[in-house]
Amino acid sequence: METQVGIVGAGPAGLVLARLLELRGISSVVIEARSREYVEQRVRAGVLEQRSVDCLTEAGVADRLHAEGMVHEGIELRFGGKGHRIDFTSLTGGKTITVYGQQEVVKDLIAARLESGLPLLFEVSDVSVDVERPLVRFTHEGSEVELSCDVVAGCDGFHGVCRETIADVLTIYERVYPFAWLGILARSKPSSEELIYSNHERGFALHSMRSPSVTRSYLQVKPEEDLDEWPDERIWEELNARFELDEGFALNEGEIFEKGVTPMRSFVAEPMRHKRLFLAGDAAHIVPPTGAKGMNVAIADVEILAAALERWYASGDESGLESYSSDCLRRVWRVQHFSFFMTSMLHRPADQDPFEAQLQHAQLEYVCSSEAAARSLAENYVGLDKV
Ligand code: FAS
Ligand code: PHB
Repeated sequence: METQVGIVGAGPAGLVLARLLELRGISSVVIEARSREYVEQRVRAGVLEQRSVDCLTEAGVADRLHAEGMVHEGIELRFGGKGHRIDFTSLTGGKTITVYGQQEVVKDLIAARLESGLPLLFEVSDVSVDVERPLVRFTHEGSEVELSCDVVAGCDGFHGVCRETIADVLTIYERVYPFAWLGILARSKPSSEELIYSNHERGFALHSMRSPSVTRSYLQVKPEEDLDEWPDERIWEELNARFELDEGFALNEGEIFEKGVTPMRSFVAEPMRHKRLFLAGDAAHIVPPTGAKGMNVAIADVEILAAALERWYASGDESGLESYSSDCLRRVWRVQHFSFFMTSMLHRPADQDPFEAQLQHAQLEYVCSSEAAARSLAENYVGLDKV
């Protein structure tokens, strides 16, 4: 097979890139290891920055997002039995976030890709990348395929093959956290208008949602936590304990139809480009989900890559491709810092000493009493236009 851009991975990064290239008249082939059903039901992110919504809208794949997405103008930070609202719109000149499941974004992008009749190959295997030629080799429906292209976009996530292909030229920055998130999806009415981030002596908790009848909540647990020790009643009991308010508060409960444990790590691989391979999204960097940034920075990466490829194909100008890695890493390190800040401010490590606990409390008090500190959190959460 032959194309201009070979895209490995049909997550948000790969599919948004394919769409942006399509709109710029640049051909691509997207290959994905899993089935369509699997990638469309995989539960992940839930929060879109304003700039991600704008990108998907300009790409013509946001009709359902605008129809079903829940626009939020703030979040609540809860600690010491009290709730404190961070008002995004007043602190950022009107910016908001949209709560819309990542799998819905992926469904919309896949539908648009197939409607355009452009190549999207599911259930490929034995994927390997030659970054010199460049070439992508893989097996699809029993036949070995050699895909020659001008560049390869490695959008195959943290456990993909693309980053491994250039491991010997990479510098890795990593922090693994001594806790994880137990996440659930439940058929229950949201118990608040906006997301609640709670720092409680029993640990962190997050109340989020997917629709007026489906909620998504998370509990801080041990990295090696065993799900079998968490029957539904215990999960609701623990969530209610960590969201307690002096004036009383109880979550709307319902049938839990999905639960899983997510490890927490910060990870950056530099550079994000080597020869004709360009890494984007989780293939190059991971943030702990406390800042709700993973999917958003993946979209930001491919916006930069699409613009750089457009300039290259239009005028032979390689400057955007040459600065791709440093252009992306400016935002990557900004969201790394914000995600680390949110994670440190809101979680209770098992070995936290009293001095650290007091510092954490002072940070929470400051963010909720200083307009300057609240504005800093707000502008990072809704997404910075420029970094
Ligand atoms: P993805 O991992 O989504 O996609 C990579 C694709 O490549 C996958 O479909 C995979 O099957 C495929 N692939 C892998 N190896 C391959 C191979 N060898 N050949 C072909 N295909 C291959 N982010 C937020 O912004 N907000 C949140 O609220 C949020 N919450 C999260 C909650 C959880 C529980 C988790 C795990 C993550 C969360 N994230 C959140 C982060 C998450 O959204 C990721 O950042 C996002 O999926 C990154 O998108 P991609 O880079 O496209 O990687
Ligand atoms: C989610 O809705 O899944 C979600 C929201 C905010 C986060 C992480 C996850 O910080």
